[in-house]
Amino acid sequence: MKTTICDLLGIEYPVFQGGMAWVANASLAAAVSKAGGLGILAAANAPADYVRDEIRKIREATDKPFGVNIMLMSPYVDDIAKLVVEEKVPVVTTGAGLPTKYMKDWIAAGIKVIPVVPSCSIAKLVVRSGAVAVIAEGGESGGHVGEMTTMALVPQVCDAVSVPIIAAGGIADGRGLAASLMLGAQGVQMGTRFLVAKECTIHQNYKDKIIAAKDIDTITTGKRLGHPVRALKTPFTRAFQKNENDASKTMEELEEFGAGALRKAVVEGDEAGGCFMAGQSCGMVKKEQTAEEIIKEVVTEADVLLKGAAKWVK
Ligand code: TUI
Repeated sequence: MKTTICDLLGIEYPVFQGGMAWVANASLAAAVSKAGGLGILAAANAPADYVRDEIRKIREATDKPFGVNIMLMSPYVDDIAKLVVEEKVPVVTTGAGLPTKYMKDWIAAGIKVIPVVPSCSIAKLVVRSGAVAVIAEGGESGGHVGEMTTMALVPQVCDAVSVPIIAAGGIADGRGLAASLMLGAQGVQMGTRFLVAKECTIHQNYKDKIIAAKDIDTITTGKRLGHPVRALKTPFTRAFQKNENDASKTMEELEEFGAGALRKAVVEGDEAGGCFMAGQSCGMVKKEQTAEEIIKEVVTEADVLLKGAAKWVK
């Protein structure tokens, strides 16, 4: 299965791995890129020295293209913006904000910039600034989510801009890939499915919780802070929701309550205090597999569906 995004980036399959904070390290990103997808290292809230070391680890593991995801709310965002230029990373994806002020320097360094967009207006803005593609992410995804659903967002973004679109949010198997191509996308980004990749180094409790989760087992909290986050329903998210609904709690108190909870989930597997970010596709994620097995299975399933699609028309 080849689409224009494969030719544009020099990858074999139109499958990106989401740049998940605390999760998407060199181990996961290198495995996905080796398997023919686009592995993406999450810079998240990490300082530049950590990100530089991880970029170098990916380069030691593979010659294949990879990306770095820059979380635009990071306190280190300016340092990371410079680092990706110094390191000449092939692809930068961005999330949780507008990347426009950095894009000129990235593009001048030969970096292909692919921002996550939650709406058509932001898609148009980043394409005017030189984005070679955009990731249209619906609110079914895990982590920081926009308002639109993937089903409604993807075709509208496809109509709004003339660069390749990567669909994200709620996609975890070949049905999601085939459907995304039908909506006009040229590829998909998956996060939740890659949480349980063998090369994903998160705590085993996190993987077990994803595999056990059903369709309705996620919730969004943090709307009052201006950045709603989707995660598994746990004692932490229930307590956060209670605090959020308590008008006497200030924004600062809420921020403080949430601080460090993702790290507790990823590193410690802390079932009570951890924030286990996950998308609504968690109910489709059934077992641990290597990144290569995941990509091959998703692409093969989509291939069968697309080849058989003629049965729906006379
Ligand atoms: O960025 C994500 N997902 C994330 S970032 C993250 S780290 C975090 N942790 C706690 C609280 C907040 C963040 C965890 N998950 N996905 C991509 C994404 N980008 N979703 C939505 C957006 C987005 C939103 C607004 C992109 C651009 C945008 O521009 C408008 C503006 O006002 O900035």
